[in-house]
Amino acid sequence: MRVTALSGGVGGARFLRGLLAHIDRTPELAGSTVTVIGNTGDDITLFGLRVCPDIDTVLYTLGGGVHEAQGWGRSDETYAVHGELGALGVPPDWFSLGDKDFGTHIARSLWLGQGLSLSQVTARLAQRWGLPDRGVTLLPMTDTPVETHVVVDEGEGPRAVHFQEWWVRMRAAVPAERFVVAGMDRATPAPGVLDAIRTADVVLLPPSNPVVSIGIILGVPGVRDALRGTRAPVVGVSPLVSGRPVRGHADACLSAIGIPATSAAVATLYADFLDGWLVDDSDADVAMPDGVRTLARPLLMTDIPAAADIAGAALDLGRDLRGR
Ligand code: FO1
Repeated sequence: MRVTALSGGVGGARFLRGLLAHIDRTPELAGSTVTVIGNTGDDITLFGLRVCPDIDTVLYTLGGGVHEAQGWGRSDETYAVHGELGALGVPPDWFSLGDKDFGTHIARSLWLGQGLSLSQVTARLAQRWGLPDRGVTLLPMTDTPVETHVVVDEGEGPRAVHFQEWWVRMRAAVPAERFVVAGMDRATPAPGVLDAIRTADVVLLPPSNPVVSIGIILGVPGVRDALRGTRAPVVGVSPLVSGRPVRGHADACLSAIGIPATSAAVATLYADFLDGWLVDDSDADVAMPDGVRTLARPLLMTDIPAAADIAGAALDLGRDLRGR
């Protein structure tokens, strides 16, 4: 089976890990491939290096090197370089980069500087983490440099801050007036992105943030049209359980765009291409947009087998819809 999944954040990476576990334990899925279209709106240049958090969390989570409790960054990490940068008074101090993580950012920045595309760089990093051997292709949503910036007003009038400053330093506690993706006006889908959507047997939307992860990927010219046009069923997993994000600040992001923090409201953001929608048992009675097949089941990814069950249910719903 050819699976294509959009992904961002920790929830997306953990879902994908469950998807691979489900494929590994399901004989009739042997040989399946997974193409991940990763959000690059979180990307930031720090200390002269290009950091791609949503790409890196997929690499580390699927590659077995992620800091499990955080869901981002490396396990068994040290912070000697970041500490020395602090001693040298080099900002920012609110975004902690570990020594092994610096290796990723130095290699990526070196290769980008040599003229490789972000896609080519990502393929090299994916090789290091053994993703091709798992049948996984990781594509950035675009090779064009983009960054999500957040317009906030703390009393001195509106100003834009980088998404990471809003998310990490401000903990999304300052209301976002709107999100602006710098560079998106020049962005085109990375090679293989549209093809992966068009030729998939099923397209999955993991429980990633619908505004600053999935929503940003949908903003890449051509992606939404490909999702509308693909013959593959598109099945999403709600990032909310009983109106609350399982982690992160999806509720703050939704309120910024005037969308209620409910599974049904999130589904309306995808209504023009969504075929199936998984909601938690606690949201089973929500009224769903017409034409979307809903399945209620536990959605907490408490461990890898639980994530595998959720991914399996999404694949099964896609198969049932394809048979429709
Ligand atoms: N998230 C934090 O809350 N605090 C951090 O200091 C932090 C550092 C960091 C370094 C590298 C990286 O790839 C991710 C990092 N994140 C950190 C997570 C980052 O904010 C992600 O963009 C979010 O988790 C949303 O995807």
